Amino acid sequence: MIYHDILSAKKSGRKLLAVLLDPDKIAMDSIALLTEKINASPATHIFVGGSIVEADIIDELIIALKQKTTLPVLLFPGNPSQISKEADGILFLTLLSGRNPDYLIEHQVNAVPVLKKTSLEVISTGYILIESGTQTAVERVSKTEPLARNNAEYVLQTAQAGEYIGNKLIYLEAGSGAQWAVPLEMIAKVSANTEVPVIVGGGIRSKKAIEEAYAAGADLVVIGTAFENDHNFFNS
Ligand code: 1GP
Repeated sequence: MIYHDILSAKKSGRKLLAVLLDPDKIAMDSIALLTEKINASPATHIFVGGSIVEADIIDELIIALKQKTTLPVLLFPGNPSQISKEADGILFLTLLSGRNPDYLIEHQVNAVPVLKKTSLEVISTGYILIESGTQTAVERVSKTEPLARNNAEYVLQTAQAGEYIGNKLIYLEAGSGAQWAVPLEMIAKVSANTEVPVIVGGGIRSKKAIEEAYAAGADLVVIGTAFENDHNFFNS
C-alpha cells in the first residue's frame, strides 16, 4: 500500500522524493532514458499529471514507465479526464485553498464512476495553493486565489481543516514553475501542527532547496520543472 509506506516513512524520518512528469511536456521517445535517470536518482515516487493533459497520452506514458521502473506511479490529476487505470494510485485532491466548488467537490463526484472501474489506491489529499510570485497554471485553470505567503497561520488552519475533513495527506503547492517556493517557516508550522504527511512542491530547483524543505518538516518533496529542464538534475 502506497499510503501505508508514506506513513511509515514519516514515522521513521525517511524522507521521500517524487519526480513529477507532465505528459504534455514529455516526448514519448525519451521515456526509456528518462526512466533510467529516475531509477538512478533518489526518487521514491513518480507523479504523473498536469493542469491540462489528455487522458490517452497519460495511459501511454504510464505503460512505458512501468516497463522500466518499479517505483510507485501516482496520478496527480488536474481533472477527472486524467485518470488512468495503469497507475498504482491517485492523489484524490481537494483544492482547500480555493473557493471554487468544481475543485472542492464537483470533479471528485465525477471521478467516482471512473475510479470504481480501476484498482487505483485512492489517497485523500488536501491541496493548498500558496502565492508564489507568478500566476501558475493551477491558479489559472482552477480560477482560484492562492493563500498569502505571509499568513502561515491561515495556511495551518486550512491544513488542519483538511485533516478534520479526513485528508490523509496535505500538499503545500507553490505551483509548477513558481518563482518562490513555499516558505520554509510555513512548511515548519504546518508539519509541526498536523499529524498527516506533508508534501511540498513548486519552484524547488536545487538539492539545497530540497534539503531545506526536508529540514523544515516536508515528508515528501516534488520536483517537476528542475528535472524536466535537466535530466541530470539529480546526479549533477
Ligand atoms: C507542481 O509541485 C509540483 O505541481 C512541481 O513544481 O515544476 O516547479 O518543480 P515544479
